[in-house]
Amino acid sequence: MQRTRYGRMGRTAALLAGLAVIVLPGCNSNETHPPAADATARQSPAVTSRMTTVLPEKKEQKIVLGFSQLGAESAWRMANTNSIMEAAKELDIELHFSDGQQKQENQIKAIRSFIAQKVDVIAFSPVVESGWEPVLKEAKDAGIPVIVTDRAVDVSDPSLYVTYMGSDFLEEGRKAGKYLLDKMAGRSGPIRIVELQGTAGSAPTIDRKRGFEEIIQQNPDMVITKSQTGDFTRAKGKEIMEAMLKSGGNHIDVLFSHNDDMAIGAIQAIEEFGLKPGKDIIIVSVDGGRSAFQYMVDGKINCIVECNPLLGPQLMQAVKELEAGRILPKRIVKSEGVFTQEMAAKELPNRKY
Ligand code: GYE
Repeated sequence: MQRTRYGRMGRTAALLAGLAVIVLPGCNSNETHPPAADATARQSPAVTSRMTTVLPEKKEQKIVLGFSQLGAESAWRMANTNSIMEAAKELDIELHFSDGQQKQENQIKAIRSFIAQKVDVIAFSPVVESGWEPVLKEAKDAGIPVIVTDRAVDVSDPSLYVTYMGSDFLEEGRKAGKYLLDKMAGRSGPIRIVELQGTAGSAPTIDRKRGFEEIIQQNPDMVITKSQTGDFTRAKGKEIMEAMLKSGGNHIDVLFSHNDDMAIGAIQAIEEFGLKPGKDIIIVSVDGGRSAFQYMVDGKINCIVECNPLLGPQLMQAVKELEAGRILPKRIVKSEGVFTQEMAAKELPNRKY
């Protein structure tokens, strides 16, 4: 295995390089620990007296991970946070957790404080794609490796982070588009689609929109008549859908929502408006949490493209590997499915979030 310049083993080796260590006969020259007390006692006096430097017993210290979560805006996010907290506990990693409340400035502050605390590894889920270069450079200069999770960053220097683990949002958008192409095949006349976008400038919003548009172009009857950001929350999803319905509710055939929470908010608005979600308006969503699955079982959502929030175990594994001096792949992708109403009831008991 190759070593990065990060990792506790790397740092220990660098420290030891500056010390005069006499290696006992029979010891592996890569060994950085002193022999255990009872082993030392068993050495012959001649050998023991040749030891001029005895290193202190190395205490097993916990790896410290600073994690900047972007917020608590959705069911997906809550499941993601729980997964991270549980996995840290399981792998005995000391987690310093900070909630950015959907504000980039809060996340930057949190990362700076992790640097000041000299944590071993920093991980974060960036609320938006751009604007991270200065703080990531500070982390790099401090020699602290950074893992990007869930949402991607847009930086010109990819060495500013060690790996990015998360879903392929472009593919998710394409999957939503493909479902719709299929569902609407053979239907004549314009198919009017409204879109509820996630947080403006965030990776899932940019890529889900792009992937979806790329596919629906194949059917010239499909048009996105309105597209607005609902910030991934249920409340905003409802509010925006209400406004969209008021200005032409009977001319909406499809809702493409960038996440479940906004779809659920929109369903409330559609019902209050007197229309039937899933029938009068076809609904395609992304995420696949339990409550959205229930809506699909009830016939109110037509299709959910899965986006898996359970990143905790993979993240903690990566932290451990990094600290052991291993090089991680630059991109780690989760594999995910597409679920339709026909599969909903069967899949519902399997949903873990
Ligand atoms: O789809 C949405 C959440 O970044 C993939 O963020 C995540 C998205 C998820 O608020 O529900």
